[in-house]
Amino acid sequence: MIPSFDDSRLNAIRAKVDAGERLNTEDGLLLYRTSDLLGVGWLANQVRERLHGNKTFFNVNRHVNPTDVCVANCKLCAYGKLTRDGKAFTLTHEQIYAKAGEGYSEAVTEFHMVGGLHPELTLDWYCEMLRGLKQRFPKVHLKAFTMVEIGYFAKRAKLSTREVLIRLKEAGLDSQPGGGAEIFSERVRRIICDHKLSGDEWIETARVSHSLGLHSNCTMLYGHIETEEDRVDHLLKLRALQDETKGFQTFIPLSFHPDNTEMEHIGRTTGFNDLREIAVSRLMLDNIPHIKSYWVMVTPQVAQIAQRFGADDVDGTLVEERIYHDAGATTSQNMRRKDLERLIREAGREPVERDTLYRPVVRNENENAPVESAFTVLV
Ligand code: V47
Repeated sequence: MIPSFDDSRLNAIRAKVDAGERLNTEDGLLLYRTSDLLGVGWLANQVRERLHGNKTFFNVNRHVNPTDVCVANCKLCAYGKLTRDGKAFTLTHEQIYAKAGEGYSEAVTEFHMVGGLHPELTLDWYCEMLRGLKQRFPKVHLKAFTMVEIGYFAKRAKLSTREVLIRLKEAGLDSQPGGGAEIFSERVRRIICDHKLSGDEWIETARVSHSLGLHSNCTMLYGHIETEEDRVDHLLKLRALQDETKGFQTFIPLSFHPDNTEMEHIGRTTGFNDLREIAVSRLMLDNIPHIKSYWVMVTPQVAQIAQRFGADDVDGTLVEERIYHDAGATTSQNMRRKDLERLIREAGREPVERDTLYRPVVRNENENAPVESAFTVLV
């Protein structure tokens, strides 16, 4: 069925999408500027169904944050704290293992681990943490450290990012999450995250990571002071790197949460724009396999509708989430596996549990059997 678009300019984009032709900057700007959201969503859904049919992916994961101490002091962030504020935390290795195991059962397939830029923790400390986790949870995939953390470890250890990544990989690092990319525009970065890696350095670190055989995700922070041009430019830079490395698995558009940040005066993003971001990224990022609508961030309701606007993933069970809750998220911090499945099914999609590398997870009854842990209650 070919729709009659409210905005007839979308016909030219439909012709390109049908022909599998790459979209350019002007196309991206039109997709951002038209008010025909249903038209943009319809186009993105064509691409999404071509790639994944009716499947929507989710995983059974647990977030573990070793510390929230961070010297970057980004205006956009409510999570990072300075030690001197007296509100920060840093877990010991034993506390990290205990937290990772809190509620641990065979059900968990991934630990998602990010912290801050801690001025005292050493690269050896992080390597030991990874080794300790692998020893205790050998089957769990360790997806850890943003490109920004890697850059900081390298600076502190006076090593190249390659050497840092090699050591972390040897210690048990399996892949990397997509955070810290924010928006690549240097003009905007100077305002929202002055002391972070530059956009070019983020890209270069991802290039090195992929060259070592690590997969990673990628993100874009939207809904603050960036322009539509900045967003298109960011997507095109990710697409160019993906042409080169093929190392990105999933793109996650991150909606800015202003509470408790220095940019509190900026309102929250709206459902309309959250859905548009999903759809535009699906259309522009023709070489990145998956688009995730992160339920804890946009709400389960929007993540569900997003499955008809280009997304094919909702993220996972999480268990505990801090970054968005420190910045005012009102969603729950965790979701049971059966509730994720229901959310997906009610969007008319087929839920597929995946591991971090998108291999289907097949469960036997034993794995779902209750053991004495809080986590099993969740899954
Ligand atoms: O790196 C920080 C961003 C990221 C705020 O790879 C903020 O599977 C909005 O990257 N408002 C962490 N965003 C989250 C992240 C992520 C989440 C889920 C899955 C994956 C994945 C990655 O959140 C940070 C930063 O870019 N962030 N503060 C804020 N106030």
